[in-house]
Amino acid sequence: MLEPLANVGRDPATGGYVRDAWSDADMELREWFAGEAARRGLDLREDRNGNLWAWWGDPSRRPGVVTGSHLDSVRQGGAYDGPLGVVSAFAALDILKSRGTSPRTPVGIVCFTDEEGARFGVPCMGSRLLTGAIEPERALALTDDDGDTLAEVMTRAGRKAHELGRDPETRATIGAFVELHVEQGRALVEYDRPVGVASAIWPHGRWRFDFRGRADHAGTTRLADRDDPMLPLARMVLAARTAAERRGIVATVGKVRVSPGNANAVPGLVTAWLDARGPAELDVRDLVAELAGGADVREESWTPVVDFDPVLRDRLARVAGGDTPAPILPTGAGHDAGILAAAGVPTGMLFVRNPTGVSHSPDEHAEQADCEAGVVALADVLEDLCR
Ligand code: HGY
Ligand code: MN
Ligand code: MN
Repeated sequence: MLEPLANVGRDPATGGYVRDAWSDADMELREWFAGEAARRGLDLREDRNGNLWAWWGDPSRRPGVVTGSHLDSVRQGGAYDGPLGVVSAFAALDILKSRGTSPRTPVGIVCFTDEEGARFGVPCMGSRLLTGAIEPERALALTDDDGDTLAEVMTRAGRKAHELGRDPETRATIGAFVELHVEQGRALVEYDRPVGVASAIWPHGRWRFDFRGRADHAGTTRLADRDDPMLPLARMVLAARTAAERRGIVATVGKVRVSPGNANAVPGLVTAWLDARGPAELDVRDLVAELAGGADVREESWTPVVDFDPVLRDRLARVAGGDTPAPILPTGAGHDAGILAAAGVPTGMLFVRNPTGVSHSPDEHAEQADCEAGVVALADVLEDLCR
């Protein structure tokens, strides 16, 4: 089932995936989702925020058990982060049907839009809009690297951008949500188990740093006369690593924009994005404050710590684990499941073993047998929750 997606948004030079929200690749992925839903006779809906829902049963009668994930990717991402959860949702539903399960509870499959925030900078956009975790006005005004706003991009994609916003009707259809996701780490390798259950998501955020200097000639401007913004950037990157090590958290600068970007000129402006995460919110905030001194810094997104419902967590571990409960793991990766949990939806996550732990990279991988174990675990969990 992953095969038909293998070439959608794939960069042949690297094998990486570029599946920005509302891009051609995203539209192709939406078509794929609709086809999978139609093939199974599921009721397909797109909500006002662009999230896709495929229902087995009618959730307006009673809230359903929902599973799913996202199909968009980071730039040059891997094949599993997101798609594994959506494909596994359809495959698990097939298993339920093959078992002759006719759930009294509706079962929904969701594909959240723009989980990575690769284009507009705010992750989990679809679930944040659905739950009211971001104001539609702010979302609509976000711009991509070309300066196009989310409003313009969604309008061009044929959506009614002015309808974006909290969606209590759709929220009411979700009785419980379980997201299956490739593990972004190696804990399951250590446990030697194919499937794990999430306990928590670290608090994490993204901050935009603007360093302004004075553009000048690279050859004729004396060093003493320069106001080169590349230097405070370099200091910030090194300070971020030192401060993160000292605090036992993680900090990353993975995106830098230098303007105007001439090889033979001192830049006028350097913009960089800091991603910081850690078990304790205060450590993350203190690190950013330490780095912010004097620079023009804007918080672009913040996700508080998520502790998944412990009763549901333990139930998932028991059902997904088979003979012995599945390992329970925290994660430093954000997910739509975290946004729903924060909005009060009973939520849990299943992780599928990733032999190298590598993610957000073309090298991301999961073994076929582990993916299948994940699908069976998800089917068992859905069947249990539908009782
Ligand atoms: O950035 C994250 O943690 C997630 O992959 N969106
Ligand atoms: Mn991701
Ligand atoms: Mn993901």
